[in-house]
Amino acid sequence: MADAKAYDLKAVGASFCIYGDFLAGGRYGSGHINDTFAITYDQAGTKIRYILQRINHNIFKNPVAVMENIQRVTAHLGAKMAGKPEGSRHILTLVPARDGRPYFQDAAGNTWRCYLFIEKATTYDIITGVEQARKAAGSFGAFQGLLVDLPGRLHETIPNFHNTESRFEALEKAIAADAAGRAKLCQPEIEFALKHKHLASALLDLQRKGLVPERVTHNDTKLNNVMLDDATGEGICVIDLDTVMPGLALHDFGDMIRTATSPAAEDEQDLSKVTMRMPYFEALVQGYLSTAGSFLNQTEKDNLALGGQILTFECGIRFLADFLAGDVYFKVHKENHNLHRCRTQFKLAADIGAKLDAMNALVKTLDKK
Ligand code: ADP
Ligand code: GN1
Ligand code: MG
Repeated sequence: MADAKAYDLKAVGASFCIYGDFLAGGRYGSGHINDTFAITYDQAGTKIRYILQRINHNIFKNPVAVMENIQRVTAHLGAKMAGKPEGSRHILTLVPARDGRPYFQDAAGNTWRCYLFIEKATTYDIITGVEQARKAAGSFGAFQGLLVDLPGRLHETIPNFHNTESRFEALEKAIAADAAGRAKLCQPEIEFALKHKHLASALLDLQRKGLVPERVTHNDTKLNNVMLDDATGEGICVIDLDTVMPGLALHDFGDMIRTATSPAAEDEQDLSKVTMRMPYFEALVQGYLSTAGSFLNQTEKDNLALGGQILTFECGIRFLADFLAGDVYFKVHKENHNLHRCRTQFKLAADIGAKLDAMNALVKTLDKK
């Protein structure tokens, strides 16, 4: 496992402007990158939870830049939501550190941040119904829409994050290096990746031709990065803002297809369960066009399905490269975890590829409505 360390959560929590007495803290959520904890305080007789996160600085090399982005983004969203009911359930709210900064750096060099805990809402690792797809896509589209007029350009917190060609080059290097001696365990996956190398250029070609514009995008729109209200099922808050930076709308929509159309977990070992379900895709398109349809251009709309194929392939080659490197990037919890993850992604990417024409035809009919 990448990090099984125990931290003194009470001491870290004491570095933030939190009232009351520390009661308890423990790991929370199922993210692959940061260390996330829920910490609970007694505030004059009421139990209040916060989210405390240690930014993974092996991956985010400049955590201060990450926090500058998040502060700008949440302030921009906050200004637009001012006065609306339950505003603090719809936008992440940073709790400042005691020195007034939006983060705290401990003696060991870790960067921590603290958010208000959004209660009565849930994130889902596996989708449980088509309405969730519609609501999630609506939320991510609205998020992009609210950031269309964000002044200035955000820091690129991970350069070339969705540059699929660079991701492919990294895979080729990982195959050549075979640092963990695992290439023999994943020959069919390596062959699949090499055979589909052309996919790495598909979105970049659209961008190079000037057909799809750079936008402020989330870049990590997996289903479990949006909170859905427990009572109404509505998408209430987009979370995990570390990668909000310049990107393509198709990256965001593509990752929704990757994570919200298949009934299988990302690490499912029974690949027969992995499939792109058309009704879920339809709900994603409807939800997304309802909030993003007004600002997307025609090429973006025409390539929504392609985004899914490319982002799923990209994620697969990232898991494969990390498997080959010896699990240095994504947290792993079982043997060959990254290889299992890679297999689901390649199965799904192939399924999307086979259904691409039908998906494109569906988008055309939905776009006209
Ligand atoms: P990672 O980058 O590791 O994926 P996230 O920021 O997505 O970290 O957080 C991990 C999980 O913690 C989320 O999937 C969600 O369930 C939960 N979470 C994060 N922020 C909040 C919040 N403000 N309120 C409630 N739950 C949260
Ligand atoms: C990571 O942080 P998390 O778990 O939401 C990764 C995404 C991948 C995803 C695959 C910063 O997302 O890019 O698509 O895992 N985040 C980063 O599940 O690399
Ligand atoms: Mg997350």
